[in-house]
Amino acid sequence: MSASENTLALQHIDAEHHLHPFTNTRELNARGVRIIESAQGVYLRDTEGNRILDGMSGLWCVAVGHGRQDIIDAVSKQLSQLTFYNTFFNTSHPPVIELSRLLSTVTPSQFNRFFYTGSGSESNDTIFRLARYYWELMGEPEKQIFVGRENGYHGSTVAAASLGGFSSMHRQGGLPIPGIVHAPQPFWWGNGGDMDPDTFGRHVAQQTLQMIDEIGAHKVAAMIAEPIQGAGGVIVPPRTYWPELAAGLKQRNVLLISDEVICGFGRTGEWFGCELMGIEPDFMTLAKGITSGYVPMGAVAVSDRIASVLLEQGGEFAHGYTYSGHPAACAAAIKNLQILQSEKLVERVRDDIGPYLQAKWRALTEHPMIGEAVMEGLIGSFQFTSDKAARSTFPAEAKIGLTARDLSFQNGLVLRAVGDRMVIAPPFCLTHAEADELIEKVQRVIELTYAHARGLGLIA
Ligand code: PXG
Repeated sequence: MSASENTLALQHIDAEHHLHPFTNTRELNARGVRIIESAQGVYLRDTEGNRILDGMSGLWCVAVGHGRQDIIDAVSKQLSQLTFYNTFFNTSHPPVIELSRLLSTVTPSQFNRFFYTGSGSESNDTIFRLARYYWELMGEPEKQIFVGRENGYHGSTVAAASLGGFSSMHRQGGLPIPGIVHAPQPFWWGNGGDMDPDTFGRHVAQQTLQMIDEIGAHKVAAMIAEPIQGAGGVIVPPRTYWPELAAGLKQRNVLLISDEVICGFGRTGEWFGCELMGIEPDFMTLAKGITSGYVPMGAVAVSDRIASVLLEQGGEFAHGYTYSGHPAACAAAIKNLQILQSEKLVERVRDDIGPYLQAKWRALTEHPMIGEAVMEGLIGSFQFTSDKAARSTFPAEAKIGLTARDLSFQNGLVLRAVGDRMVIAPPFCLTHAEADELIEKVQRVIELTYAHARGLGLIA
C-alpha cells in the first residue's frame, strides 16, 4: 500500500468511528484528517511522510520533547513492577510517594500536599469541591461563589467548563452551573481602548474586585485564573494586573486558584506562572507538563493553609478517581521532573532559548498585519490586525486565523489559531537552529496570509 493509500484508509476509518474533541466532525470528515504517525524531539511525522515542527508541544504538554527513551524506560519499568494499584482504602505505592515528595520540592514553599487526578479538568473539578469544603470547615458555608474570567479556559468537565469563560462551551449542555461568575480578562490589545496597558491592568483588577464587593466577599469562595491565559490566545496581562488583583483578593479573604496546567513546570521560564507574576495562590491546578504528556496525569497542589484545616478539622473528603496517582503516570512524572532539573531546562527557557526566540518573535510586529507579538519563556502569540493603529480585527467570517493555521501546517509548522491570534508553545529542547527555522516558517505564513487577506480586499 502506498503512503497515500494508507492515509486514505486510515482517514476513512477515522471518519466512520471517531468523534473528535472541539471539532465539527462532519466538516473534518469532508476534508480528511491529518494523521500523525511518529515524533522525535521537536518534529512530528505524518502518514504522508511530511516532517512538521511541533510549535505547540503536542497540545501545550510535551515540554521535554517527543520520544525521550529515559521516560519511556521509566514507565515501562514501573508497569513491569506494579502496573496498577489504587490510592484509596489505606494504600499507597512508592512512585506516588516519591512524586509527592518531589513536587513539594519544585512547587512554591506553601505547597506540600498533592491530590492526583487524570487531567486538568478533573483537577479543577476537584478544587471546586475542595474550596467549598474548606469554607464549610471554616464555619463560613456561605462562601460558595467562584469567580472565573471571560475567555479563561479550565477544562471540559462540568465544573471546569463552567469556571471557564468560553461562551461557545456554555451554550452546550446548560452551563455554567450555578454559583459561578465571570470577570473581565486583562486583554489590553483587544479591550484596552485608550488606556495605556498599566492603567488598563489596574482597571480590570479593580473591576474584578468590585464584582466581588457587589456579591459580598462573605459569599465568594475563590477566584480561578491562569497566570497567562493559554487557550484564550496567550494573553499576557499588563504587569500591574496581578499584584493589584492578588492583594485585593487577600484583603477580602477570597482564595486564589492559579491554574498552572499550561504555565506550570517551566513554560514561562519560572517553575510556575504564579512565581513569574509574584502571586501566592492557595491552590494550583497541575496537568500537561507534569508528565510532559507521556502519560495522562493531573494534580491539585494544596497549600499548607488549606491542608491544615482539611487535616485537622475535616473528615473524609468523598472524592477520588480510579487513576488518582496511577503508578505509570507517577513514574513518567518523576522522570520528567528529574529531566527538567538535571538538564536545567527551566533555566534554559528563562535564560537561553526563551530570550532567543522572544527577540525574533517580538520583531514580527514590524509586519503591517501584526498588531502585537508577545512571549514569556516559551509561550507566545501574535495578533493579526486589519489596521494596526486602530487595533482592529478582521471579520470572523474571514477566518484569517484558521487560514494561517492551515498554511502553517502546509509549510511544516504547527501553530494554533485562537480567532485571529496565533499561538505557540514549543518544547524546551528547541535548539537555536530550530528556533530560526520556526521563525522563518512563521514569516512565510504571515506573508501568505497577508497576500490572502489582500486578495479578499480585507486590507489596503
Ligand atoms: N486548565 C488549563 C489552563 C488548560 O489549558 C485545562 C485546564 C484542562 O486540562 P485537560 O487535561 O482536562 O485538557 C487546560 C487544557 C487548546 C487546548 O486548544 C487547551 C487545553 C486543552 C485542549 C485544547 O488550546 N488546555
